[in-house]
Amino acid sequence: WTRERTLVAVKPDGVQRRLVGDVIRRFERRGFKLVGMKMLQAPESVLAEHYHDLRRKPFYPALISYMRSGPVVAMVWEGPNVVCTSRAMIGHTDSAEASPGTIRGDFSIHISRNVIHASDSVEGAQREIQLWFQSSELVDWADEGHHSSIYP
Ligand code: YYY
Ligand code: MG
Repeated sequence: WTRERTLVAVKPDGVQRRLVGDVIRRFERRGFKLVGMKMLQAPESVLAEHYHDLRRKPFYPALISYMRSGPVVAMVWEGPNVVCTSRAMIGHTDSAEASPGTIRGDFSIHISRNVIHASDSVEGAQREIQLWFQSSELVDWADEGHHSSIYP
C-alpha cells in the first residue's frame, strides 16, 4: 500500500465535552497510527482556508465562530484507507442522520455541533495536513512488530 494520512480534528464542542480521549481511543483501537497531534486555538486564517469551499454558504459565519469558540485538537492519522475509513468512523455530517456507533452518531444531535472533523478525500487530506501542521511536527515512527498484526 502507499502511505495514506488524514487530518482529524476534535472541534471545540468535543474538547469542552471531554471527548478527546474517546476519539483517540477509537482510532487507536482500529489500528491507525498517530503521527501528529496538537491542541490549538485555530487561527482565523487557517479556518478560512480550511473551509474555503463553504465560504458562500449561509451557515459559514456561524461555522467559523463555532470553530473559534475554543481550542481544537488536531491530529494526523496514518494507515491503509485511513481517509475513507475515518469518514465512516465519524459518521454523517448531519448528526441526525449519523448511525449509532459512529462518533457523531454516538455523541452529537445537531449538524452545527458535530464534534469532529475528518478530511473527505486523499488530496483534501494532503492539503489540510499541510495547512494545520509543519512537516517537523509529524513523526514518522516505526511500528516495532505490531505492524504485521494490524496490516500486512
Ligand atoms: O466534512 P463534514 O464536516 O462532514 O461536512 P462539510 O460539508 O465539509 O461541512 C463542514 C462543517 O460545516 C460541518 O461539519 C458542519 C458545518 N455545517 C453546518 O453547520 N450546516 C450545514 N448545513 C452544513 C455543514
Ligand atoms: Mg468537509
